[in-house]
This record gives sequence, structure tokens and C-alpha cells, in this order.
Amino acid sequence: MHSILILNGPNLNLLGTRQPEIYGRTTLADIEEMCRTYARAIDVEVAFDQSNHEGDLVDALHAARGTHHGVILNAGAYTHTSIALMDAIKSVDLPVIELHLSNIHARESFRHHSYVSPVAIGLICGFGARGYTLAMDALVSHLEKDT
Ligand code: CA2
Repeated sequence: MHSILILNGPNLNLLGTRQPEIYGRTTLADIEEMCRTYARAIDVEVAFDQSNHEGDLVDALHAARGTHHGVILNAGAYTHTSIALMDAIKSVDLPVIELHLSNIHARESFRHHSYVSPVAIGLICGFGARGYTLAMDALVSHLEKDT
């Protein structure tokens, strides 16, 4: 059975509580529940995590090697700043899907650059919470290609 890590970065713990016009009213706990329900439906194992700390996200990526078959990463604002996350993704040699709730290309120009995109297998953005299950489908399809 495929095992997927869904990893969330800084401030995503605030989802549903502030700026609903950008990020919606769904909380991260709601998204986790949605992902767990969907994982059961498509028969995959899922781990769900969030950290506000760059080094913890790097550690979680390192730990994913040998534990999970792929990663869905919403790196939050570290997407646009973190060479450390880019290097970690490269080093673990796991398929990573970059995910954003909002369409980062329709927002401020500083969100148009991503350090994750060059080392991800693909990018899903702009579909809100639904993006998480879209990313699960995309990652499972990618993993099934190799089996
Ligand atoms: O659209 C996304 O998923 C982002 O990764 C969210 C990040 C942002 O920096 C990226 O450019 C795009 C921000 C997450 C902050 O989430 C909040 C939620 C509620 C209230 C305040 C922040």
C-alpha cells in the first residue's frame, strides 16, 4: 500500500480562522479529516503534519525517506524563500507534489517564484482545500506508474 506524507508549512495552522477571503473557512483539521477519509477510499496510508519551523520541515522530509513513498508539500511562505527545503527535497529522492490553496501566480509578484517547483514532480494551486485530494490522486497515479 502506498504511504503518503502531507506536510504543511508556516501559518497554515491558522487556516479557517483569519483571511477567509483568501484561504477560505476550512480549518487545517478539516483538511486533515478530508485527506484521511479520501485515503481510506483510495486505499493509501496517509500521515499529516504541520510546522511553523523551517528546520522541522527539513527534518520531516529527511524522515520521509524510507517511511513514505511520496510527499505532498504546502510549504507556505517558505516556498518563496527556502533553499534549505529545496535541497532537502532533492536529497530525499522522493516524488514531491507542490501544493497551494491559492493561485500563487495570481497574487503578489513575490509569490510567483518557488524554490519547490524545480524539484517537485508537479504543482497544484488555486483549488483551495480540494487541491489536497487532487494532489493525492496525482501522487498515487505517479506512484502507480512505477509499480
Ligand atoms: O496558498 C497557499 O497555500 C500558500 O502556500 C499559503 C501561504 C502563502 O505564503 C503562500 O504564498 C501560498 C500562507 C499560509 C498562511 O495561511 C494563513 C491562513 C489564515 C490566516 C493567515 C495565514
